Amino acid sequence: MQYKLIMGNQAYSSWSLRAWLLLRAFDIKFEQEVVPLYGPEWRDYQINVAPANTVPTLLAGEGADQITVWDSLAIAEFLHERHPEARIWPRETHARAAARSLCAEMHSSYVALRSTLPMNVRREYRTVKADAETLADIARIESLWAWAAARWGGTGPYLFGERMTAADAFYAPVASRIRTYHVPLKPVSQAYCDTLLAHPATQEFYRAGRRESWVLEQVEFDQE
Ligand SMILES: N[C@@H](CCC(=O)N[C@@H](CS)C(=O)NCC(=O)O)C(=O)O
Repeated sequence: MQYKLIMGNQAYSSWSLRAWLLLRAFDIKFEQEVVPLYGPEWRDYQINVAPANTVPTLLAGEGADQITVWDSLAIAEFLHERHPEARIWPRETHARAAARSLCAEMHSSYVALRSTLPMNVRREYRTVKADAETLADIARIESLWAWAAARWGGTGPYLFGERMTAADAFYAPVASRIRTYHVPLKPVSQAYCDTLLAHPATQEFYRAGRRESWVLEQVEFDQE
C-alpha cells in the first residue's frame, strides 16, 4: 500500500516525530509532506485533508479508496494491523498491553510538560527551569519507563528489549525535550533518552528539522 505522511515542522512537531518513527524505524516505505504549522498552507491542509485538523495525518492508498488516519495513536494501530511483521507492538500479550497503556497515557496526559517545554530540535537551553507540574510529569514518566524496563526490557536498550516498539516512538519527543532543556534525569532514564535520540530515524528527523527555516516565535525562548 502507498503511504503519505503529512507532518508539521520537523523542528517542532512532536506528534509528527511519533508518526515518522512508526514508519521509518519500522522500515515501512512512505512519502512525506511538511505543512508548516500555522503558515499559509495550514488552512488549505485542514480543508483539503478533511477531517484532519492537526498533524500528523497518514494517507493510505489513492483515489476514492484512500484512507485518512489523522491521529498518531490511530496511525500506530492502523500500521500494526497492516504490517504485523513490523512488530510495532511487542508480541507478548502483557507486554503489548503495557506498551499500549504507555502510549495512551502519553497521548492523554503530561499537559504541563508538553506546554512548558515545547519540542525544538534546533535549540538547547540551560537556563529554562521546569516548573513543579512539569517535574511531576517527568517523574511519572521516569517511573513508568523503569516499571516497563524492569519487567520486559531485559538488557534493553528499549523499554521492551532489543527492538524499538511504538512505546519508544511515543516517548522519543520526551527525550527530545529533555535534551533541549537539559532536564536532569536518573542515569538510567538519561541513557534511555540518549538511545532514542541516537536512533538513525530520530537522527534523520533531527537533520531535516535543523535544515528548516520556518520559525514559530511562540515556542522559541529568548534565553540560551
Ligand atoms: N492527537 C493528535 C495531536 C496532534 C497535534 O496536536 N498536533 C499538533 C502539532 S505537533 C498540531 O497539529 N497543532 C495544531 C493545532 O492544534 O492547531 C495526534 O496524536 O496526532
